[in-house]
Amino acid sequence: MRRIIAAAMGAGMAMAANGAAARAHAFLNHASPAVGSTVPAAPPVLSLSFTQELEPAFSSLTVTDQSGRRVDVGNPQIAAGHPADLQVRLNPLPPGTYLVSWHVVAVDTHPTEGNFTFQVAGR
Ligand SMILES: [Cu+2]
Repeated sequence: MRRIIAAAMGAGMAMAANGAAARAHAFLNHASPAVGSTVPAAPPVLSLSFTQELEPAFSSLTVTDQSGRRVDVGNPQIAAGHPADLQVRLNPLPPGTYLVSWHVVAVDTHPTEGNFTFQVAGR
């Protein structure tokens, strides 16, 4: 029994030592268009910046309109020279509200996901 407790404490200490890595999960740092923002015109590219470098093969995002239709062109890419940034090109967006959904895997192998909306203003 004592040995089991010691092993559990060892695991706990290993996890505590891993705290720095756990904090380095890839959370969304900022986005363009910004989270919850209203932009006068849609940009040609949506860009997400995360708090940690991403595994490109397991990181993706979609942008959909209010009817749930995809408005990104697909195949999101890690930005050249910015391994924590994920970008996707957008089709021309009419005024409306758009949902960005992302799920990524950081280089520490931890998956995270989230979503937010932005608005393209009417003219
Ligand atoms: Cu992590």
